[in-house]
Amino acid sequence: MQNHVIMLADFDYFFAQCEELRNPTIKDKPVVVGVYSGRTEDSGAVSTSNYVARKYGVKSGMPLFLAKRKLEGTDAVFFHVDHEYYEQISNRIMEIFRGYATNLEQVSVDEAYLDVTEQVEGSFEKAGEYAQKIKADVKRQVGISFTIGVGPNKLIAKIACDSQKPDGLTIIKPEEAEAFLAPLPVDRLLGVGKKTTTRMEQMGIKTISDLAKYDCQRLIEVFGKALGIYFHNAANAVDNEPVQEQGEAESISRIGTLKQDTRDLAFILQKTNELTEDIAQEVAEKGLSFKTVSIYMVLTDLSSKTRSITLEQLAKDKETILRNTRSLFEKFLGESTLEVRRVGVKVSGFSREEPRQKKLTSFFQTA
Ligand code: DCP
Ligand code: CA
Ligand code: CA
Repeated sequence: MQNHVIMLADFDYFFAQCEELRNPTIKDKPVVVGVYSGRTEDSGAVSTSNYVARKYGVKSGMPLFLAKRKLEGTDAVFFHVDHEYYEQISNRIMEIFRGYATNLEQVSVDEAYLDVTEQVEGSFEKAGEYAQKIKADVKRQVGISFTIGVGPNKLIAKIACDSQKPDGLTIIKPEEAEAFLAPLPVDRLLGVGKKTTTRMEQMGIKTISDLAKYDCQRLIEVFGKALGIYFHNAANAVDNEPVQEQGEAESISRIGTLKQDTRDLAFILQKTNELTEDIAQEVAEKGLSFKTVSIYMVLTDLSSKTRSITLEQLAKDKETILRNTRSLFEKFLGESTLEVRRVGVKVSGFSREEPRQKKLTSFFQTA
């Protein structure tokens, strides 16, 4: 039987690298991308930062004021997140990936699995050159660098990818997989969070090797059948999950900038009605029904907000979007005193005949 050759590509310091791409002069400075909550000038959290800023101790999730303090005295540059732009860059790279793989599975805005078994004829030697070629091509066409992990399955590719960043390339051959995993702490496995780590520690399991040797029946007793078997297999480098397309987008949305900042409902709705026209058309073309309607706004202080409403039943018509958008904005304007600068409308929770598996990310997910 032929080996599978699976790659995971993860874009380096992605949001910050996108900002560097459109502002080439900042490349050597600390770059921080933040989600600004809008309460005070510096309230909010770091979304990500480039590696220069990381040297000063800046981390994703850190309060912005703390990042500012760590970067005091440097020529650091701060940006507000711009999901729309990052998603455009991401889509361009994903399109390039598609040309290099039999199957592509995008897992987030900055990560995708590529099944390249056929392209490299099952050879891990060829996979190395092939990965370099993909990296060079994306760098040339889009200007973004990323890290690749290569392995005989998704599990190994992911952990290989995490082991050396940025601009990394780590290749783990099938016969190396178990030894590669063995010394790593169990929380490197997908699905092993804080709680599970603590529980496993109590059972005397610290490394993946400990977990691999642990009695599978006992794992099932503690974690239940599905998880117990998953942990046992994962620790033994066994993962048979295919690389597969996630189906179509999980949401359809449009965003636009208002001609002027305003709190006038009619003025806002004029814009969102235009956006809704587009959305309704796409929904109809794709034959979808949706369960959720959301609005998105960027306020004068550049903070962004979203509000959603879950419908009692699936809908597919424009009127439902218009009606719910209106009531969400009415409610929002009653709660906030700031003027609105940009607005967006989104429908999600799609269904056709069967419910589809949901993807983990959405560009509206702002903190
Ligand atoms: N992100 C975020 N908040 C977090 C973590 C991540 O908003 N707490 C966003 C910004 C990142 C993007 O998701 O650019 C991808 O996340 P990664 O964890 O892959 O981190 P980066 O791409 O920023 O850095 P790395 O080079 O470590 O992959
Ligand atoms: Ca990532
Ligand atoms: Ca990344």
